[in-house]
Amino acid sequence: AKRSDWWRDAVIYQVYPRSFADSNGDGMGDLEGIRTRLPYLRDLGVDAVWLSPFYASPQADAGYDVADYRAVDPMFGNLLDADALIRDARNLGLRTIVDLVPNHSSDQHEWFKRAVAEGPGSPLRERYHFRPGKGENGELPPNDWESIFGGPAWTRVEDGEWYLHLFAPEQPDFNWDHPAVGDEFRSILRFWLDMGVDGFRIDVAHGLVKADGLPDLGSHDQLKLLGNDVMPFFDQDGVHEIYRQWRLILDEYSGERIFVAEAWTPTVERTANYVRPDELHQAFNFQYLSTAWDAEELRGVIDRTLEAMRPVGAPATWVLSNHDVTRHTTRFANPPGLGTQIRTAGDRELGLRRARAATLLMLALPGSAYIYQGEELGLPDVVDLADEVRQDPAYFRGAGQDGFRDGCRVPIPWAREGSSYGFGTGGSWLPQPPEWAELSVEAQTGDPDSTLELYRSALAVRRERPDLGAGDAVEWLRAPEGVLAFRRGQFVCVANTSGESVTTPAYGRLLLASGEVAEADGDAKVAADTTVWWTTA
Ligand code: TEU
Repeated sequence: AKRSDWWRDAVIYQVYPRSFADSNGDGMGDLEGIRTRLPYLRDLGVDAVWLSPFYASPQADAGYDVADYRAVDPMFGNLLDADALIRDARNLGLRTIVDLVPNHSSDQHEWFKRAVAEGPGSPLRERYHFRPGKGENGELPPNDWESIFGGPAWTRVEDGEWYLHLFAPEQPDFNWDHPAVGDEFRSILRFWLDMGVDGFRIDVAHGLVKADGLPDLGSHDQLKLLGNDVMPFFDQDGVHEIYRQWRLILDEYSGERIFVAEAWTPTVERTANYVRPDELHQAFNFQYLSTAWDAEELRGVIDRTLEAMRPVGAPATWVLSNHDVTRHTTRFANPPGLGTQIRTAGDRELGLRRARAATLLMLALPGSAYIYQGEELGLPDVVDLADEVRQDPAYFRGAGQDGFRDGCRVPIPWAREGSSYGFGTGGSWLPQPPEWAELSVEAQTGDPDSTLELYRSALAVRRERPDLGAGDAVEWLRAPEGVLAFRRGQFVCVANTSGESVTTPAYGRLLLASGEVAEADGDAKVAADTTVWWTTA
């Protein structure tokens, strides 16, 4: 991972700071907790760590509401802790990517507080989207946009003006047409680059620029993140100009530092626009994340992704889980078609089998892969959290189908024993189910059948064989229905997504399998929902 284009095939591990490790016993994870667990991540075999926001924040949206972009929230530590974390990571050979939230600030950000205080007509209001309302007394919102978390995307302040927030009311959207906003974010980028970070994950990268005049949605479909036409608040062409400017700043710094876009666009082709050579380096592949465990559909999205990325020269990326969606162990435990948010635990054993198989498939594809903390333990979503402990604003604002994000944010079990299974000494902000004792890092370490050891082995193979993540193509092999088979140089991957065992050729020396595989007379019987890796070398 010393190469300058390290990011082209990097495996990047997402740490959700409040739920990773708690060093001070307050039930909330923190930077010092993460620092002390870095050796675990090095041993797991990932290349980089992406940290979800740890900045000063009232936590109305778990830190995605930033009040001060240059400060660490006291709940997570301070700037010295951030410095120590970045430095220790580097010494262990791990890169650090931080989250940047440029679409909106917290309503407790100094700019917003002053804008509200100064009243209508204040130039400070132009850094956000303030508007008079409609109707006789301005009692109706300025347009018909809806918040992603439910309800109108506008909130009225005391003097009668309304402000725009695509997410919670505590997250007012910046007006990126105002030069001060761009200046401020270019300065924030430099602040963290000077701190030594290796890159940024850009939150809502598709949202910064809104269509001129903030036109009504009108006949556009209801707000959906994928598979829709272009919304007046998402994926506007103007957003690319911002990233071209950011890229110039990044390239002033030594070493190869990167941007990864969180851009929910309707198609992989539109996602590819964000990773043109003079813009960002990577973009999450949400089409892949949203695909069911089905050979035909997977093959379709893999082909479309590789085709879309080839002309722009950016690596494909693959992701199965993050802090916004139901963990894939639980998604795959349920019938397809339920989307990324699911309400039932489903058939857990089936879900885990498929999750393990999906991991080996993902790690065999060319490009970069993202792992969300806890998936290496096979953690399921916690689907029965009580309302009293939930904190996700989407849940409380009635985002319906999309409002179930606490279940994938439950703190990591590190040990079999203890009040929070080794997460910390003072409990955990969301309760962990008792079955998590046996899913803990301690319980799985050294058990060759465990999901943790499967991840360790797979990542070790990937490190030994750099050709695994390299290139931009897969060579499909003939395979029975429900099965994906492809060759990449001296490497063959077979993923059986069907509910039955299948017979395929034994393609070489068996490297790794997510489930049972029996070889005889040059053939291999691959169990249902199982992925196998072979090498012909
Ligand atoms: O998410 C952006 C987004 O559009 C969705 O992932 C959305 O949050 C989810 O589907 C709603 O249920 C980013 C962050 O990843 C998310 O955690 C934040 O809440 C959001 O931006 C606002 O900052």
